Amino acid sequence: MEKKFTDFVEQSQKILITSHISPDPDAVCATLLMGTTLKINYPDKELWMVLEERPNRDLAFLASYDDIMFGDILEITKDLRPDLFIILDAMNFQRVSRSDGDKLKGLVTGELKAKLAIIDHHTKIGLEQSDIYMNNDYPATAQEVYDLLFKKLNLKKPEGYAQTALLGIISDTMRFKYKNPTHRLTFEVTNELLDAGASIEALEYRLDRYSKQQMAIFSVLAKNLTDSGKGYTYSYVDQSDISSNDSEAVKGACEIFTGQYIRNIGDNYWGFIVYPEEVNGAVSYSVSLRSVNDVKDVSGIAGELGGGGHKAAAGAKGIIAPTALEAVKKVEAVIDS
Ligand SMILES: [Mn+2]
Repeated sequence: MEKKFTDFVEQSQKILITSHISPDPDAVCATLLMGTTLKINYPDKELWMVLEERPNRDLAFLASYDDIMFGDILEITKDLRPDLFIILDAMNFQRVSRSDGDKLKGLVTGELKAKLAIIDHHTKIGLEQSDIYMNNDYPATAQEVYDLLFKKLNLKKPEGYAQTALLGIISDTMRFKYKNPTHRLTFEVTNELLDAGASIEALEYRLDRYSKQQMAIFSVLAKNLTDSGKGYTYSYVDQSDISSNDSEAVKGACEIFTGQYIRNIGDNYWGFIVYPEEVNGAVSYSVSLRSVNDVKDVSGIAGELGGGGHKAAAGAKGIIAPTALEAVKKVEAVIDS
């Protein structure tokens, strides 16, 4: 597979690298790691890092962050006409574009006949047919990319790679909290990154900042916490709880609340939260599910709702409901079935 990847890169003149919508640090870091590494190792190639949406955290301190193009990926792909299309931290076109996934797929695989490489670490749900699919079940795509580029292909390392790779790994593992069958490899890579000067403490101080808006969302989520009586906890933010300019804060606060609290309440070891998110000008609800490892596989529930993720952390978007509580009922209907 590594050989095939190298062949594709060498045979291509125009390479486009992308990742999923509402990109988390791992999506951004994997994109940067791949983009900056290929750039210095294959200086003759035309290469672009393109994300349709901006991350909801400020990652502008990462090396070469300014080289990422943010915008309509369908239009950008039409203009650039890549012959190699690399999707990272996602496994299909629907995850890459908010509303143009099908058109993008038609463009890339049909009209352009580009080669498609997918490098991901999520549970396989809705995998796109591709020329290359790599997934070693590492805890972060940044580690998948690091392993491919530096351990398998021995490519030259770009400036800032250690900080970038380390951020992807510590954010997706919650600083090594989750069970990880490949922990020896993860710590081996982490040792290399720390030796190269990256700092977990510096990265976390940089990222763990909260706005007053986010703190207000925490209070809504705390107030609405409900014990289902069936072994899980849920909470929600209703559209009426927020003002229009809050969406970034809502998303960020909900991410933190699900990560830190929803599976840790009372005697319950899993749960979910529902919150409003604007998709193409219309508000729908998103759900984010978490479980303490092995208690519950929540990826199936998310899958039923049109999303995906991991056993212990998954989510779905676009639940149409008049209120957050109605959206909660839809999620519960899937859980009950
Ligand atoms: Mn990831």
